[in-house]
Amino acid sequence: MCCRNCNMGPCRIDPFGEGAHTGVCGATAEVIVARNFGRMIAAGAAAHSDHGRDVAHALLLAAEHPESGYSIKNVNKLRKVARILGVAVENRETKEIAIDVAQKALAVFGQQEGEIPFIHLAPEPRQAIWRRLNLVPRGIDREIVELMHRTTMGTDQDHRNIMLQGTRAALSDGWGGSMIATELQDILFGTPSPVRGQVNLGVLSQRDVNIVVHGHEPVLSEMLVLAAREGELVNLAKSKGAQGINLVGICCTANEILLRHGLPVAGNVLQQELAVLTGAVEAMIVDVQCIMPSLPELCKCHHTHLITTSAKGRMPGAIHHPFSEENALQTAREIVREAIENFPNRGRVDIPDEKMDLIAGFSHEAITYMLGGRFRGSYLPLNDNIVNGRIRGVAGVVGCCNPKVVHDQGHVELVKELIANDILVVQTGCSAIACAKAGLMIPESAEQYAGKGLAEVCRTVGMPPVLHSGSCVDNSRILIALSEMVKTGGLGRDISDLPVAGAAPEWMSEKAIAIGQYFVASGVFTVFGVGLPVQGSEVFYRHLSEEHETMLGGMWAVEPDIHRMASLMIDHINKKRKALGIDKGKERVLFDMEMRRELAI
Ligand code: SF4
Ligand code: MSK
Repeated sequence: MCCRNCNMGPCRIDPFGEGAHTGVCGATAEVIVARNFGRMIAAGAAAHSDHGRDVAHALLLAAEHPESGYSIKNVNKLRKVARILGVAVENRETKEIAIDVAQKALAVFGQQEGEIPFIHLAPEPRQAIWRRLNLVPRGIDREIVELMHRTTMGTDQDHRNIMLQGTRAALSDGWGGSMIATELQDILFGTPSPVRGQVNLGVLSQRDVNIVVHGHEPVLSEMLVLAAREGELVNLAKSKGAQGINLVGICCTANEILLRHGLPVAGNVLQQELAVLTGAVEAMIVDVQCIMPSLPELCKCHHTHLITTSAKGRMPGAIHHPFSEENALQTAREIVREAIENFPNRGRVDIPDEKMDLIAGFSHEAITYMLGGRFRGSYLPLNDNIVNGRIRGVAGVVGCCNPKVVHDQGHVELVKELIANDILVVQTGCSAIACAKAGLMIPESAEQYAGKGLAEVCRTVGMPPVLHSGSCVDNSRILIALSEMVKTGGLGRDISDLPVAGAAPEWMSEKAIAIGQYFVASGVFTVFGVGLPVQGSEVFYRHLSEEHETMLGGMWAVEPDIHRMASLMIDHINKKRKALGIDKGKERVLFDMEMRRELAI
């Protein structure tokens, strides 16, 4: 393991052999890995939270300057979020509420004292644990700054104390920055509901102008969607010899436009270079996060214009089109126009004939509706089916792809094994795209891959056994869904009582570490594949696993072998079922549509 937190180093220490056992300053293995781990959490939480801040800014613009192109699509959600943030809604105009919500959300980032508001959506016993351990975030930026401070040379030298702050910063992401991003995006662009789409490189078109959007923030991609549908630009594309405009996505931007518009997904993070290599991409438009620095060189091999848009993410060799939320739609039009003008420069094109259908858009609200029906939306049927054993439990399988393993293999094999064991899987990020490509997100996959009980539930409700819930910031949807399962009743008093588990089989980004820590701190058993850079310190690894379980009810595990990872998750879910006294399934009636209609309203 290595520390380069000061210039007396870098210090490499050898925890297992004859080499140095401490850094030059005396830092032990556990302190070095705790500081490194803490800094990964800080970076990941910062990325998600800065995304949330931009969305809050866009909401303010939508309310104050509709000419920016942004508008409020979901007034119900605006009112719901307003109540959480303590904004008055009665007898007020939508615009007034939206301004207050945006300003309150922006204030949460710089808040210095108190508790961030979305924390209060967690079950009461969970909040009590956080308060007892002094883990409730005071403000998002504050927790990230304090974590960076504590991990400088010569400050916090107790690995447990470092991780208390690491946990507080991670919670400020999951229940703060990421949740603000998700909830405010739903207000601005609509809450996702089940929608059909297609996935894999075969969604690129021979005959259309192909525009690939890649990165994370829908404040850009939503405007590109609007621009690409404008008649004037479509006609311009036709005048250049194309049939139309084909807007597709990569990575989490892909998930955002898929969930809200059903637009095609060209691939996940490891397919961004492959999309360019088809020779069919007129423009790849990027904003922030997960964008390979290799792209400018690669784009030189073809006619593809690589267009950066964020002041936070410039790339030498790319064309920079500054995107400001103030004139968002106008900038989007200019970018689409540039892509169209590039169509005649296309050379040889080679698009793989690979694509797959999927259904995506399972927001927490959509799951409530699917399970409970229009008038009595509820998680009760889900809880009921977990109690009666048709569904053994729920797993969140999320995160990146990593070239240390065969592309997508970790995600697909894990998810197949989980659903075969009657575990309903909820997904986000690149992991969701991996399983969609493998055909796991169509309802028919339940018959082919799911266990008998889960397949029966999927057949009744008409849903796939693997639910696509969105992008990386949308992991906050899973937190809300877990809280809802607790509040619905029958499965314990806290998230840590639920028969659920989480996994990131191919993680690579620092953001995944922040996500892992906030899930663990929320009470979820979470397994990561491809190793975790803390395993050189047995003391610290024991802290993340056994000691975290005692303190928080959730714990980390690391297991690169996918089948052993599945076994760990299934064993954990079985352990929780036993603790709840539901390990021997009892017969319960499955709610079909007719029975739902009979329910009193
Ligand atoms: Fe080495 Fe300590 Fe400096 Fe880290 S902080 S580089 S362990 S001297
Ligand atoms: S994009 S963070 S590679 S999931 Fe959210 Fe994919 Fe991981 Fe980026």
